[in-house]
Formats: sequence, C-alpha cells, structure tokens
Amino acid sequence: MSRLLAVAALLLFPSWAGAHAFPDHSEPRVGHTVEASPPSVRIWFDGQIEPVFSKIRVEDGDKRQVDKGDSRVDPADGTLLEVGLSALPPGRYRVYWSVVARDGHRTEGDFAFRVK
Ligand SMILES: [Cu+2]
Repeated sequence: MSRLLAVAALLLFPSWAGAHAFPDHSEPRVGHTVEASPPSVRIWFDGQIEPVFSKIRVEDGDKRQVDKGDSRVDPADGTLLEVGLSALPPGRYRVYWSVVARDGHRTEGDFAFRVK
C-alpha cells in the first residue's frame, strides 16, 4: 500500500524523485516466516538516511511494542537501520519504519513477518 502511494506521489510530483530513501531489502524479509525469533529487524535503504529522524517500531498482533526501542543507523553503513527485539513467541508481527533521507524528505511504510 505504502509503496503504491509512493509510486503515485512520484507520478504526480516528479521533482520528488531525487534522493528519497526507500527500503531495498530487510531481515526478516517482507512477508516471510522465520523459524526462530530474530535478534533484530534490519532494513537496508537505497540511500543514506539521517540517524536522528529515522526509526523502526515492531508490534505484535495485539499492537504491543516488541522492539527494544533502540533504533539506530549502523555507524559503518549509513543505509542500514536496525532495532533490537525481545524474544518473540510464534505469531505475526508488523514492522513500521520511518526515515528521513539526506535531502530532508521523509518516507515511511510497514510490512509484516511471522515467527514460526
Ligand atoms: Cu526526496
């Protein structure tokens, strides 16, 4: 959904197409089921992001926060945003991300993953 909106925004406002940051890939992968509770959620973006304004929040099926609230941009890789997770029981989880690219534009979105 968010991706479709972003595409629509680019069609309507081509000047936005500069250096917005969008996710390239993530761990866990979007929509995938993992065998065991992952230690963290990591999202790689297609450009550098601003550490102060970029964060990830992870919620369980009851909307309870299950991340450790320690979102950070990897000091060695300015395109990687990650957050630690507490031990997750089997279930469905949703990742909400919000980042600001170097051009000052904010992008945000969400995706689900499942723990087996
Ligand atoms: Cu931009």
